[in-house]
Amino acid sequence: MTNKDITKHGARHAKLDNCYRNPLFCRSEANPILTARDLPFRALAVLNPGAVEVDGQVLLLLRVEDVSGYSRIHVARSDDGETDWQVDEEPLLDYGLPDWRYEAWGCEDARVVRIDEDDCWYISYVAYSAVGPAVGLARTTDFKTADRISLLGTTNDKDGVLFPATFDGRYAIYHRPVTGGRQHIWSAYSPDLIHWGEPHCVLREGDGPSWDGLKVGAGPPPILTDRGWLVLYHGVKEYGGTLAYRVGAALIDPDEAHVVLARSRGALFHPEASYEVAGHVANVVFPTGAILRDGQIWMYYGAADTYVCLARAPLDDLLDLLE
Ligand code: BMA
Repeated sequence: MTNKDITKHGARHAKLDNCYRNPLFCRSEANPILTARDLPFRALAVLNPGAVEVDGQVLLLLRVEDVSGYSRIHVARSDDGETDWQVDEEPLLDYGLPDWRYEAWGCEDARVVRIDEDDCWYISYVAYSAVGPAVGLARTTDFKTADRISLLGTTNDKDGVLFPATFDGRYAIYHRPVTGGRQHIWSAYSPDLIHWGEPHCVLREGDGPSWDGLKVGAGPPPILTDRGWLVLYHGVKEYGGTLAYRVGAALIDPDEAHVVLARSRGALFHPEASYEVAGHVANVVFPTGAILRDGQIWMYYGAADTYVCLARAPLDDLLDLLE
């Protein structure tokens, strides 16, 4: 290869820089949109944010790993959803409260939904303690304080994601219990967010070598489209002892949260940017928030368990891949 070839090669990479292997999602030029240095206090990392639009602002529910390595949920606000984030110093969900012994080791990976008929937002998060991770549920009306509701069930469970709607008066949730050594996405329904039942195994791990062959977990709350609920999820593959987290999508029946209409054949978003392939955990893109703006899905994700990032994809193109 001559120097000229190398320059040409470099230029091609520069051109690809914002649209990697699959040009569906385009990364924000402002990525990482939040790092620990942007916080008004010391922390080790900021990652895996829930996202919701409130009064024209975008609110992120950040997982902030504190200097001792434990996580809390803090609220960040931005007018354009991309820059100039104002981060609350006080956490919305703090670990170690005397009445909540199942989260003595941290509150992680919050997802947030608005349920209009209840006039509030519900937060699902990983309640982490010495007995393992469980799915915690909380409610807020102002994003200043939150009231715990319950745990969804026992450990070992993660990636609890509520639907932003009810189904015949029942709440619906996806979660990822470890069952018989397998890690599939299950659904459950509840009349009151406390008593859960009607389990269905909705999205299974892929076959051995596939991109999601080790485990899957729901990502952001589902988004209702005219073709059904769009669900983004993460899938994990093991390569010689290290893991790669990627993103896939599925389409769910608008009236039945446990019925899958379509699923992406491969991963749609891969860890490839420098801030995704290096950090506390390499090769991780982990979406936990999504909003729909001007026909685009704005996907908020944790990168390398270290940063908060944003990538966008046209909704119609995403749905076309699922037909
Ligand atoms: C998952 C969760 C996430 C994390 C991801 C990648 O199991 O613990 O919080 O981002 O692994 O390390």
